[in-house]
Amino acid sequence: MSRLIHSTPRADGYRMPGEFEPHAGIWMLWPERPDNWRNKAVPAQKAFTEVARAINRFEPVTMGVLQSQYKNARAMLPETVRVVEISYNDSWMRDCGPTFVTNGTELRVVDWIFNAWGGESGGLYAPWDLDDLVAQKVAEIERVARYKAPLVLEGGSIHVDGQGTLLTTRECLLNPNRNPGKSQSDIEGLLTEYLNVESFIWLNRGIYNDETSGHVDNICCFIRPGEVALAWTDDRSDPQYEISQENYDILCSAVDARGRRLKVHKIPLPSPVYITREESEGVLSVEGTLPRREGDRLAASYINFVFCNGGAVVPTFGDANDNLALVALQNLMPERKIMGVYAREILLGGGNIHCITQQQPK
Ligand code: KQY
Repeated sequence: MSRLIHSTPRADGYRMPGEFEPHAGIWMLWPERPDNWRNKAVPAQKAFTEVARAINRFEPVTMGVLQSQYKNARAMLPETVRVVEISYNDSWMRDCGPTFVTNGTELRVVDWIFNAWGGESGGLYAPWDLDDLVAQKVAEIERVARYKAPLVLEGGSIHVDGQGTLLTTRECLLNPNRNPGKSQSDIEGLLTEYLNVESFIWLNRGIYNDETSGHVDNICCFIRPGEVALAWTDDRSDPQYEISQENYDILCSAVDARGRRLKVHKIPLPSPVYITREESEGVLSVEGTLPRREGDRLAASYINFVFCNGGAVVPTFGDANDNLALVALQNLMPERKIMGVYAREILLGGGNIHCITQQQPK
């Protein structure tokens, strides 16, 4: 059973580690819903399988599946992936899953409030009640104690350096459809208590047209304390240019919790990616769920990768910049093996590899 704790991680000496620190494993959820994943989610299931297989070269993977999908997922996934039944609404473990915190010897989780990226005002589907229970269920399975944080927050909207610095975007965290009535300073106060951070780097906006309201995990991440990777384009006619340039300026003048200036590494974006007619037609149209329209621009970015023990699994798009981005990341992290996985099917669902994974620290 998972004990509910009424204090905060900061009061108890727990902190959220950087994602680049050692993991016990990675959690995922199996895609199924036909109103988000085209062709009854079969192409997405193949892509999730490839992501799980790639991560599993480095560390254990647990896949949460719906009862109706157990046999199918078990048959598609490698034997070494643990498959457990969990109920959920869609498969974005980064966002509805727990944030693990540690005191160096023991793990606990922070269980945020989840409202499907905006609830009744701009949320991406309803209901989301099962997603909102996923963090608690993971805590039960792992027998770790749980803090319930009084804050609507998705895991993809924050990154930490594990040394007291948190990176996020105003576009998401200050969006009135997440925590109306809470100011930037109220939110910083709660993040300080629940993640044990003390310094905040606020970017204004995330990737152009990102349906998450600009999650930071698609545009910028720490690759180690003191260093960040930023999604970049040199194309001044692309609306993304101004966003990336503004973020570059903010990051170059930021100071982290230890008083360091950040090293900012630009990682090229792929050329803009648009939904094709065939892709659009494969998605079941359901009122209340974000439509997938032909010609809509997707928020493709190589930054939406996940760290693994000794590696990183990076989305690729069949783009001329795939190789440039993989080489750039490999040069930045020579201590890791960088693996690309073709991820257009995940992108079509509205996110990417980082959004469908959640690390459990050692
Ligand atoms: O974190 C993400 N990028 C998730 C996006 C959810 C999309 C739901 N259709």
